Amino acid sequence: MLIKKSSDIKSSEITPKNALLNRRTFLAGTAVASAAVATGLAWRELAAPSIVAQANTKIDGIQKSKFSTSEAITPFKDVSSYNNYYEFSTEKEEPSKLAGNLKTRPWTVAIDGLVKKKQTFDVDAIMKMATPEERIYRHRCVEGWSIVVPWVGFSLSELIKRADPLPKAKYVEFTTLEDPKQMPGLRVPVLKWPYLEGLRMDEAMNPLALLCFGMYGEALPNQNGAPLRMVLPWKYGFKSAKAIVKISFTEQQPVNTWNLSAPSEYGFYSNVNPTVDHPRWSQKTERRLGEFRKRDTLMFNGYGDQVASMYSGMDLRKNF
Ligand SMILES: Nc1nc2c(c(=O)[nH]1)N[C@H]1C(S)=C(S)[C@@H](COP(=O)(O)O)O[C@H]1N2
Ligand SMILES: [Mo]
Repeated sequence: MLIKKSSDIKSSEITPKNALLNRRTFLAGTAVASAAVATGLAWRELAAPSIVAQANTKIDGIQKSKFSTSEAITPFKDVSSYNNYYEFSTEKEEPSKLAGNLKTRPWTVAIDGLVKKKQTFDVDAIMKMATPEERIYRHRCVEGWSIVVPWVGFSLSELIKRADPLPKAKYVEFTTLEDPKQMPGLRVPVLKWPYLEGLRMDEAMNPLALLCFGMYGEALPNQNGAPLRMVLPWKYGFKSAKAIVKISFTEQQPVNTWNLSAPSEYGFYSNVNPTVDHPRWSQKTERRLGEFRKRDTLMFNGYGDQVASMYSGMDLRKNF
């Protein structure tokens, strides 16, 4: 396994290469609306409270990524208004209306479990750990819809090498925010809270595994997982946990919320696989948000060249 020890990381890799976020106006609060006008945001962006909160959070210094697809990008309005985010609501149109006031600063991420040193990172420090990349990924929900999104972030491996896991760490567990004061959906016991997810270490270290803090060139809208989420394009969407507050390294396979809730329907791996049906529906096809026609779903969501070798020899029917 290729994990750098902190002593191997040059200080030039740790110092911010560029100022990532221009959030002075954002912090000024009252200046938000006028700043939005000054920077020429469209009326629609002023109209939705959740999007006003994102005014002036353009991310600077974004590089293009070699992992991007050239497929047509799904419109921002679809990606930001049709969301699975059960901490807010089980209705897909609701998170965009209910998540606007989620407080995403200050925000820290605890590094816990089998690491050389337990520590806490501020999200703004995490965002400076590497150059932000625009990764245009296909993303497929287990329910049969898909999107193509220009996410902004960098490989999770950048954070893992700074977290310095011990050799016996075999898995990574993600814990997400559980704050009933801010998240009305937590009152509904539809899932066991907090929402948990996990990856095997090689999956977490795969360059495609994206630690994500933006989309469409700006900070993530709250309903899409601000301030920090995962994006795992070869897996069903539920693996991509939103609002991460803790990253733990474990020896045993972590529990993931959807597997806990319905083990016969949702596995740990959850790789996109058109040949293994969900017990209640087929996974052979999908519909892109904003389109009507059905498309064929691809094995590993079309990312097989980069990820298939991690599962060679595994029965993907059993390890669904
Ligand atoms: N914390 C949290 N993360 C979550 C979810 C959730 O309910 N809570 N839903 C998941 C599911 S099922 C999907 S399809 C994606 C949706 O991400 P998007 O709204 O950015 O498209 O988020 C995933 N991450
Ligand atoms: Mo999903």
